[in-house]
This record gives sequence, C-alpha cells and structure tokens, in this order.
Amino acid sequence: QELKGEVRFERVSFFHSDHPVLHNVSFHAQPGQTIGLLGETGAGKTSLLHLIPRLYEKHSGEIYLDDNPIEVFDTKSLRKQISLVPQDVHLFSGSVRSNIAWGKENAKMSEVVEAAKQAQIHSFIKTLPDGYDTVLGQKGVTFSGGQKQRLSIARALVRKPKILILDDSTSALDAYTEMKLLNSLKTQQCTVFIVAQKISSLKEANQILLLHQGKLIAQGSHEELLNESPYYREVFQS
Ligand code: DUT
Ligand code: MG
Repeated sequence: QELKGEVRFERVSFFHSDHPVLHNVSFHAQPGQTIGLLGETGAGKTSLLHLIPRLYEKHSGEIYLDDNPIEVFDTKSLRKQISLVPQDVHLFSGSVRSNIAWGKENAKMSEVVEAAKQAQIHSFIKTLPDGYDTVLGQKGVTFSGGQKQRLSIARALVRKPKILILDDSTSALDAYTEMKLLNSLKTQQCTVFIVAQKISSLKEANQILLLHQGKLIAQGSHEELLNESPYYREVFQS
C-alpha cells in the first residue's frame, strides 16, 4: 500500500523485555509535517520511532498510518516507504555513490546527486578526488562526523520516502547547515520525524513531542511549549 505519511499514536505503551519504555503516548502527525522529538537520554525517543517501521512488534494501544492500523501493512513495503537514519551511522568502504544508493541499487546518478544536494553534501563530494566515485577510506579520504551524517541522510532521501526519521542525525552539523537541510526537507512530500538535543533544531517543527521517562509530558509548537512547559524552558533552551 502507498503511504501518504499520516501517523497517529493512540495511548501507545511499550516494554523492552519487562522494562517500561513508553507509557500512554498519543500524537497525530499530518502528511508533510515536521515532528520534533526532545527528551533526555533514555526517555524513549528511539524506541518510539522504531515502532513506526514496525521494528518492534509488541505494543499496546493503537498505531495508525493513514487511518489503517499499522498491523495491516507488511513490513517490507513499510520499510520501502519509511527511511530511518539510525543514531549510529553505518558507512562502508565502497564509493560515495554506492554508499548513497545502498538499499536502492538501481538509483540513477541524477537521483543520487539530487539526494546529496538535498542533504547538503553535494558540494563537499565535488571537492573529493574522484567525486561520487571516490572510495571511502582510500587515498586518505575520510569524512567528518557531520559529513557522515549528511551522507546517511542522502542515503535515506534517495529512496524518496513518505516518512523520514532522523534519529539524532544532525547533531554534528553546524546550525547554518542544519537549517539549510531542514528547509530543503520541507520541500519534500514527506513527513519528517527529527530527534535533536537542542531546541534550536526544532524551532520550525509543526509539533514538538517532549518525552520524559517514556511519557509525553508536553506537545505543541515551540511557542506553545515555551509558554506552557517550564521543563522545556529550563532543560532545553540553551
Ligand atoms: N532499552 C532497552 N532495550 C533496547 C533499547 C532500549 O531496554 O534494546 C531501554 C533503555 C531505556 C529505554 O529503553 O531505558 C529507552 O531507550 P531509547 O533508546 O528509546 O531512548 P532514547 O530517548 O532514544 O535515548 P538516547 O537519547 O540516549 O538515544
Ligand atoms: Mg535514541
């Protein structure tokens, strides 16, 4: 089934083994929206996001994608349309091009370049000795943390996902590059979930979900949370 990108959680709870990780989480993301996730380490951000492509099976409550219970989607077709950039980037020692096209080996060169431009890594790739054919790890070519993150975002974008999940994938970017990246994502027809450690990364999000020990303690726009949540103001505004 083709996804439109709507995601709805209704009183979702989730355990890892016997350890409670999410408790009664409800939110509603419309197609094309940007949803920020904020919360201290261990708050449950990654766990929540991993439920969307069905990387975990057992939860209570309901998750709907475009009004259909998530259980009706087969995981293969879901994962084709949902790109998740994991917290730990995995690059391999192939060419830049094959690293971006990983998982979509039939991607055209023009699509690879387009994804790299959207991910704000194209101009850096052009400075490499062999451009897109440069092999990572050879001829002393190494990528910085932020360059690796952008390469893995390009890898996610080349699949033209309906839902894009950035799990702390912009932490190594400077504020200016991050802003350009988020602006370019807004022009895509996809729903974006972005985990960040700083409020500044999430100011433009349609909604911010503030997690604390597995509970959604506040949700709303940046302005709403500034007004309504002392925790938001105190802990994350810096
Ligand atoms: N947890 C497990 N097993 C797992 C993954 C996580 O028990 O395989 C626990 C650790 C933590 C809770 O689930 O108590 C939430 O972890 P999660 O990784 O979802 O938290 P986070 O908000 O993504 O933390 P971080 O900011 O460190 O990435
Ligand atoms: Mg995490």
